[in-house]
Amino acid sequence: MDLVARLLAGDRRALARAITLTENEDPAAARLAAAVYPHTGKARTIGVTGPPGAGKSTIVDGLTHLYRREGRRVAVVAVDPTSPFSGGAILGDRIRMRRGAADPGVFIRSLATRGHLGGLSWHTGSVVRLLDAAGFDTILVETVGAGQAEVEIMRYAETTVVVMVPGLGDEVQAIKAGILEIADVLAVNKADREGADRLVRELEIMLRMDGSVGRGGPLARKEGPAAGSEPGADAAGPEPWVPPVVKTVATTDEGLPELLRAVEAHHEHLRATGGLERWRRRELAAEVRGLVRDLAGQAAHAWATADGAWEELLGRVQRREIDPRSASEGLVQEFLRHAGSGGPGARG
Ligand SMILES: Nc1nc2c(ncn2[C@@H]2O[C@H](COP(=O)(O)OP(=O)(O)OP(=O)(O)O)[C@@H](O)[C@H]2O)c(=O)[nH]1
Ligand SMILES: [Mg+2]
Repeated sequence: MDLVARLLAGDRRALARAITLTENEDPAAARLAAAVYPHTGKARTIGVTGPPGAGKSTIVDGLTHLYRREGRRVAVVAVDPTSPFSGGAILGDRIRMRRGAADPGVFIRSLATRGHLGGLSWHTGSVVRLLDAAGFDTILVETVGAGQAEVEIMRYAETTVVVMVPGLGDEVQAIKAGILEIADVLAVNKADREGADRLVRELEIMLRMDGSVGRGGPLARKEGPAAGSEPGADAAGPEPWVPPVVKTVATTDEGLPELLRAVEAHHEHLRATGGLERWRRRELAAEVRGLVRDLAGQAAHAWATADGAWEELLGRVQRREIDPRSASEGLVQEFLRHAGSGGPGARG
């Protein structure tokens, strides 16, 4: 049986192999992604992000355990966008699980960072699809929160849980990093520590005051503008989702059932308001747009370098004979004319 067939049958070794091929950008990965794509779109994706050491892995471990009790098949992906050179070993530590390591219904994998941000985000999306195709119905993506990187990675999560902890001055940091804007659910972890109640109150006030959160933020991301023209749609649009704040002590599982319920409530809200389909559509549009941009750019570059035009153009830019923008526009136009004259998609 080939790799795809084994993966679709739920073979863990085939799945692990497929993920490695994807991570290494092996030429086979694109074919693999194409072959499994029709079998995807069934899994729930839940992102867990937050500052280093906030307890993300402990929460993921606890949620995994709870989802397993409901009979769900759970995959955990840990992505570390902050350290470009950290490989499996360090990431392995980051997602050390207390439970579930020997459970065939649980699959845990860390993703090494290779290449740029877009690459990492592409890897994450591709790996999520492989897990989905392999029959994991619940996929938890853990990534350490530091800025734009996890926002990109969290694109693949239908529900994003942002983990905060009291006493780190995270309140201010979080706003800066825009991390609250991606939150669908907030967990105030390490609630056994001083200051948890205060942090909960602060977050709740911020969530209700800041129009960008729960409206322009997650709502715009996941639901978009009210679809008034759709048959049966409420003219006022769906009720905005206000991210709930849940107190947790992940080390003792305290608050984790409530956290799970909040995650499920968000999913139900997305489903009931049609937000899920709109969000998926928008994410796919962004993905396809990005790929078209990359592929077209690569093709144009390859074409221009082949006959020396690239070097010549750069020389003119460097001598200030032409500005970068005009040079790029000219190159793209020439490339399009060239493609149009002989390409398979040529139009009269
Ligand atoms: N007191 C207390 N400690 C906790 C709690 N949750 C996690 N910890 C501890 O905090 C430390 C970090 O927990 P992790 O789950 O590894 O945190 P993380 O956010 O995944 O860390 P990174 O992936 O390295 O960013 C561990 O020693 C945990 O045992 C909690 O609710 N209370
Ligand atoms: Mg971790």
